[in-house]
Amino acid sequence: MKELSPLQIERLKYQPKLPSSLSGGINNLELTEGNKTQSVKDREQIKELFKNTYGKPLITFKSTSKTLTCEQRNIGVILSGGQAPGGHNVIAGLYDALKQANPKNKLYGFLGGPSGIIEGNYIEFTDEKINAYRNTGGFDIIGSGRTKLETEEQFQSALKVCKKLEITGVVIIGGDDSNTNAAMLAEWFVKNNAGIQVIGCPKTIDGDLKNDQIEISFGFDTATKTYSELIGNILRDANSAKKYWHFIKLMGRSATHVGLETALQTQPNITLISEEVEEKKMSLKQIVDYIADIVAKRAEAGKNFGIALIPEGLIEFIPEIKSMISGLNDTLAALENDSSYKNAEENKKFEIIKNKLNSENAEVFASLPVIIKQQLLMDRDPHGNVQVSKIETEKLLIQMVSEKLAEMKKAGKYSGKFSAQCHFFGYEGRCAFPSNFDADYCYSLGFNAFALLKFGLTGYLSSIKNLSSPAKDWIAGGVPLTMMMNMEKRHGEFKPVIKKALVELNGPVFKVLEQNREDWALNDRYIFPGAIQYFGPSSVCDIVTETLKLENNVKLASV
Ligand code: FBP
Repeated sequence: MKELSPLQIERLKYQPKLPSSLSGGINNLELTEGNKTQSVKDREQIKELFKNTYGKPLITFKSTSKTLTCEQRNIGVILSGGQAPGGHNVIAGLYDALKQANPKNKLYGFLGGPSGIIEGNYIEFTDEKINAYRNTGGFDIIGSGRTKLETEEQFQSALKVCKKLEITGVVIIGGDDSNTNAAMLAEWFVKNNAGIQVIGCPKTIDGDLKNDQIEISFGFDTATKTYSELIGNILRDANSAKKYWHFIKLMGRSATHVGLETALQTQPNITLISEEVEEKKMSLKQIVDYIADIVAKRAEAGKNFGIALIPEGLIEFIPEIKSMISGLNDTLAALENDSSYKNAEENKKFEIIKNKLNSENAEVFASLPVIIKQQLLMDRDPHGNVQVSKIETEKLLIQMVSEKLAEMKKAGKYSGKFSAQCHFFGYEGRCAFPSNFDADYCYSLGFNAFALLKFGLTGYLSSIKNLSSPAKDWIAGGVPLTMMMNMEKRHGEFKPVIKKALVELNGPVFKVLEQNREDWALNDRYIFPGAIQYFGPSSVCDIVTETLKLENNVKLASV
C-alpha cells in the first residue's frame, strides 16, 4: 500500500528559502527598533484595554557577525481558525530556528486550536514528526479550532499548563480573530508577571489580515491559485458546452480579496465585489438586475453561457441585509437563554424574530426564502461571526435571476435559455500543498517568530515584507498586535478586535477589474491558469499573486 503520493515525496525534499537577514543564522541577528505605534482606530479604548502591550515600536532584523546564544527554552505553538496552506511550514521554521538557537530547546504543539492550551492537550515535536510534514498542506499535524480566549478562567488554565511544561513563549498561528486572542493573552501574561511571551503569525486564505506592515496573510497565494485552476477548468467547460451559466461562490468570510484575485487570474464574465455593493448601496434586486442584464446581452449574441463569481460574504454587505443581520445578531444574543425561543418550532422562531426586529429589518427577513432564513439563524462562530460559508447565496441568486429573466421574457426583452450550475470553492483550497511562495513565506514567518521570542518581545505579529521580490530580499521583523486593533460589536457587545482589511475600491487591484469588466462580460477573455507548478523555471513556479504584484508596484512607485 502506498503511504505517500509521488508529489508528497518530492515536496518533503524542498528546502524553503529564507530572507538573507535570517539565513545568516538565528544566533546572528541584530534588532532595530522603528517608530512607536498607535492602534488603527479607537486609540483611547485600545490603550486602556492593553495597558502593558500598547504602542510598542516596529521591529526589523538584520544579520550580524556577532553571535548571541540563547539559554534553554520551551515554546508552545497553536494553529488557530480555518486551515490555510503553509501552516506546517510555520511550525517547521519555528522548530528549526529554536533547535538552531539551542539544540536543547523544546517545541510543544497544543492540540485542536486554542482549547489545547487551556485543557493541557499537547505533543512534543521531534525531528521525525516535523520532517514528515514539511511543505505539506493542512493543519493535521496538531489540528485547529476556533475557541475564543477571553475569560480569566481560560487565561489561568493556560498559565497553569505553560508553567507545568516550563513554556516561556507561545506562538499563535491565526487570522484576525486568532491574533486578537494572541493580543489578549500577551497582555494578560504581562499584567500577571507570568514571564511568558506571545507572538502571532498572519494566517488566512481570506487575505484580509493585511495592512501597511503585513503585505498578505499566508495561504492566500496557494488558495487563490487553486481556485483559479478550478475556475479556469469551468470556464473551458462552459466555453466548450456553451449551455450553462456557472455561479461560483468563493470563500472569504468578509472581504472579496479571493474573488478579486481569482477574477484577475481567470477573467470571467461577472465578478461581484461585496465592498463595491456596499459602497454603491446596491440592493439585492439591483444585483439581480445587473446579472440578468449581462445574461440577456450575452444571449442576444447567441451565448447562453457564462461564469459569475460570487463572494462568500456578499450577503453581509448588501445594505438592507447588513442592517437586518446586525438587528438579528442583537436579537439572537438577547434570546440566547430564552427557552421558549430555543424550543419553538421553526415557523414560530421566524415569527418571534420578525416581531423583535424593527419594521424595515422584519420586512427584509420575511422576504427571504426559508432556506436562507434558516441559514441566517444558525449559531454564530465562537467569535460572533455569521457562518457565511453555510449560506447558499449562489443558489439564492440563481433563483432570483431566473425569476427576473422569466419576467423579461414575458415582456419580450429576453429570448435566451438560462440553465445554471452552482459551485462553492472554499474547502478545496485551504489544505492544498503550499505553493513555493507560501512554503517559503511560512517557513520564514515561523523562523522569524522565534527571533522575536529570542529578543524578549511579546504582543507582536511576525512580519516578512517586500514579498514581491525574491525571497533573499524579504525583510524580517515584527509589528505590535495592538497597532491593528479597533473596537467592534460581537455577540451584541463592543470588543477589541484586529481590523479586517477590505478590498480598496481606489486601490490598483480593483481598478484593473473595473477597467476590464465590461469587456470581460460580453467578450470571452477567459484565462486558464492550470495547476500550481512546484518545479521548473522560477518565472512559472515562484510567481506571486496579481494582488501582491499590483499593490507593491504602487507602493514602489510612491517611494
Ligand atoms: P480564518 O479567518 O480563520 O482564516 O478562516 C477563514 C475561512 O476559511 C473563511 O473563508 C470561511 O468563511 C470560514 O473560514 C469557514 O469556517 P469553517 O472552517 O469553520 O467552516
